[in-house]
Amino acid sequence: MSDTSTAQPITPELRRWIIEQAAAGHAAPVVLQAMLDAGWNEDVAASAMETVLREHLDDLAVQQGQPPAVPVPGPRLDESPAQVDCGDRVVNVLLAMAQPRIVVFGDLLSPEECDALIAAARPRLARSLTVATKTGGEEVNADRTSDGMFFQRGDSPLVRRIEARIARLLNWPVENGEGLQVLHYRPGAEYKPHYDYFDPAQPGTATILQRGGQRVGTLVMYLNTPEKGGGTTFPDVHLEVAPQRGNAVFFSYERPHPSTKTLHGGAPVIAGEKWIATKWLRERQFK
Ligand code: PD2
Ligand code: ZN
Repeated sequence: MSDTSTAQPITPELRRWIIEQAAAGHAAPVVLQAMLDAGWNEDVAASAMETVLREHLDDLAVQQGQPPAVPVPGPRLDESPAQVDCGDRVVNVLLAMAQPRIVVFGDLLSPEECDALIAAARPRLARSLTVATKTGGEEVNADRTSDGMFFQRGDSPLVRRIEARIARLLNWPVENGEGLQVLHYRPGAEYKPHYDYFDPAQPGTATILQRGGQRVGTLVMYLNTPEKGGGTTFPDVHLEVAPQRGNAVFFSYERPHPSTKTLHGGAPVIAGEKWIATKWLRERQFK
């Protein structure tokens, strides 16, 4: 990602030293200061430290039997921007969490776009199905008491415009996205906590992965503001995102494993209704 790291190679000695410092419990700013004192440029040092520690953590995870980490989508937030220019719209950054990577966006969709998506989806709704990893097919799921539908990728000019915006926002090719899914929750409806990646241990997962690899990111866009309830919850980090029309929550997962802390759910709608559009992003082109 960062191009400053290419300027100065990370020697094996430096790598070992950074890992030793972290293992000894020295906080990142302390290690960074030591590198600055030794004459390192700040950007280069920070980038080297991040790279070494990320690779080290990945080595440890793989040694423990976890799948290796893969590149994931995401907005460029290294300079803490308040807004991201997506070409046809400027989107606000309302919250950014590093681990798990969760970003809440404001004003990703206009009120008119939200209404138009609901209007286009409404006549095509049916009880939501989830991908059945046992078989690779689809099934009604008692944990997901909403109605839903899928748009084809590029289904309409509106869908195409939104998909292009998401691709710019998350730096991920349009072709790697599944078709937009619209869900409608009535009072009492919910989506119990789950992971969006496909469980590698399930027999149907190999078939599912043939269409574009794993899911590596999710963008849930809120198409209306429920009267009460219906938040998107992340139980591992005790976070709840309040649904607000036009806003969205994004999260990514670099391996299909609970260590990503991306367990999430749709809390029951208490009053009113809830409409969302979800974009799931795959590793590769989704066919
Ligand atoms: O409706 C939600 O907030 C929600 C919660 C969990 C949506 C999804 N998952 C999803 O579409 O994957
Ligand atoms: Zn989900």
